Amino acid sequence: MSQEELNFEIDNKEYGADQIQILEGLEAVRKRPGMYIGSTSARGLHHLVYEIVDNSVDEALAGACKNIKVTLNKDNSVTVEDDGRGIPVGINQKAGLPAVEVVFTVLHAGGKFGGGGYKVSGGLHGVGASVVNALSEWLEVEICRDGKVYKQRYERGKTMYPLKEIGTCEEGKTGTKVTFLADDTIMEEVNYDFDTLKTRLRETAFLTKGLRIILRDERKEEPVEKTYHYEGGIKEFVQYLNRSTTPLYDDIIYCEGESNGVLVEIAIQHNDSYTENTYGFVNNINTPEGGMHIVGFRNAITKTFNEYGRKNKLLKDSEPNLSGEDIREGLTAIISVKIEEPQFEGQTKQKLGNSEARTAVDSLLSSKLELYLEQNPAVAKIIIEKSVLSQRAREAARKARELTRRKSALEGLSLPGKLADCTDKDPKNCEIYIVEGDSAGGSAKSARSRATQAILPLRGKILNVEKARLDRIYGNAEIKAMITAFGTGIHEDFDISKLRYDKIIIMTDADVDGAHIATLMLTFLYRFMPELIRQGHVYLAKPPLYKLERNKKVWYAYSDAELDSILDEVGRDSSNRIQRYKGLGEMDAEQLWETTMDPERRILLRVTMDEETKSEIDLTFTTLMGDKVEPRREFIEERAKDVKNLDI
Ligand code: 0RA
Repeated sequence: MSQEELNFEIDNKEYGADQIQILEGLEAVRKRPGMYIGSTSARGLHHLVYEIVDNSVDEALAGACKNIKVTLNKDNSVTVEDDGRGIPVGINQKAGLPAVEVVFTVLHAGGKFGGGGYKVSGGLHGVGASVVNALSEWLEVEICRDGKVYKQRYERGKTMYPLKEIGTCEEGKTGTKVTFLADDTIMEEVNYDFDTLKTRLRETAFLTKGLRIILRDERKEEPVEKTYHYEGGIKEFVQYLNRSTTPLYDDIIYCEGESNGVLVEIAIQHNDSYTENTYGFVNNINTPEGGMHIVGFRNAITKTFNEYGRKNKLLKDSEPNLSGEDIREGLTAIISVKIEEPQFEGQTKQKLGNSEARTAVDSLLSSKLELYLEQNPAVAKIIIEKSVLSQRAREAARKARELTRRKSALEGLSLPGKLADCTDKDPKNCEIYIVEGDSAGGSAKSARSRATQAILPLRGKILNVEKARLDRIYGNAEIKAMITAFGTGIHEDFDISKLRYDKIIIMTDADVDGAHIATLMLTFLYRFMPELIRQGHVYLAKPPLYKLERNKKVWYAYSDAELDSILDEVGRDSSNRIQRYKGLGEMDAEQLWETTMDPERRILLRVTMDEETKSEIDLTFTTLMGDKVEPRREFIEERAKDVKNLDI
């Protein structure tokens, strides 16, 4: 390679026009960082790490790198090391600079050397090493090639000295090591989140079979290190995603191939749940908005299963075709394509537009799947039978929905019999308590403030919507009662302007059963009316755990710690009478009002959700309460954590 002829002389010349252009380019990155990395928030900060790692992943995709190590250093700098061929150090003729210097100082130069191959750095912000360099207080690169070690340092994108040889390295050893300190005058906060990096690097390791990625955190006294290495690649990814479910069959159906210049890799397996988990990747970049590769995938699945079902009489002539949704019920799938010039479309530029990806995925998967089903009739039967059940449930649900729709159009939907509605008709003033159990419901009804508080008692545990098909869900009396009381409708009928209450308050016992019931209700709301949570209308009521009576005075404690501190204050002697509440039912109406329902004194936890974490449901709770704030804050924070960790 001609770039390889080392020639450092040129670096000693004065800056020419090319170099001035370089500086202007990087200056533009520093002026408008958002244009290059999306944002300067935590998200943008982590993006800097991915940019550098992705360059090493490209080297792995070219078959030249087996290990990547990412280290979070004590000074908040990050080191990314690989055992690839090392970035070339020879002079690049066009720029008149060593190739490595071009990579780090010329905008959009990333990936243009060495020629060909599928670059990871082709995605949304695939802008490469120069952008990271521009946004770093300093960056150092060390390259091991031809038995020598080369080094160069940049500060805020500016080259500090010509590339220099700093020593020798072991015979045959090659690689690249980049260390950078993100510039805290540009990034909002330079503080990396280990879990965020962990999730993304694990994903990258799944997508690049055989590659070992090590993540090491040296910022604390005790360093933490994780290794991700999957010989099975996306097959192991599917296994990982299905880890908390029961797969319907043992195999992970897998295909890999090339068609029309598109590399395709697909792994699928059904589990016993009712939700679909399909993740698409283009050049290792997640495409949450889908695109042509997903269209091709769906097409192949729908067509192949219907054809197989007809041919083998698993679908009767009198039965309609299975819909794609029915076949994909409980399906976990990874569709990974690599393409040289990906076109991203849509509002957020995350949707793959290349139609050759559709045909490549469709044709490869169709022929592989057809063959697999012929050879594994038992698996084919399991999937088709499950799809037929899904189809029937969907049809029953549609009829039930039609019926309620017609009913509401004709006669106005009547409110559930068990609901004690409030008298105020302005939703802004109104709240509804969903109460566990009839007896607590009774107390709540007499305790409430009639004008603004409605009570809906529910009997026992409500249906777990994660474990039931639509027809059962729509047929469930407790769920129907909630839907009609709220007034908004669900799914495609959902209309938040019809919400009848500003606050939906879930009130359950302060024990494990109560927490479980609250969780089931939140699951229902999350799946069917997520907008209610997103817009902050959903709350958890917080009943007390203890009542303390002493010399005719009464205190309520919401935690053991709070009880302790009250006892410390009033004195620990025989005039104390302490009652531990086992459930809401033990409180009379007045006590329930004072402790849990009076807007002036009660504690409410507002339920919110984290939009960033897509593959894991994450409900978090923020607090909202009456006057007595201080003594309880600590406990509430503790409790909120507990609630968050419940297995939803
Ligand atoms: C261009 C060409 C060659 C390797 C690389 C780039 C390369 C880039 C990075 C970025 C991080 N780690 C890297 N490792 C390698 C191949 C040069 C040759 O043929 O030896």
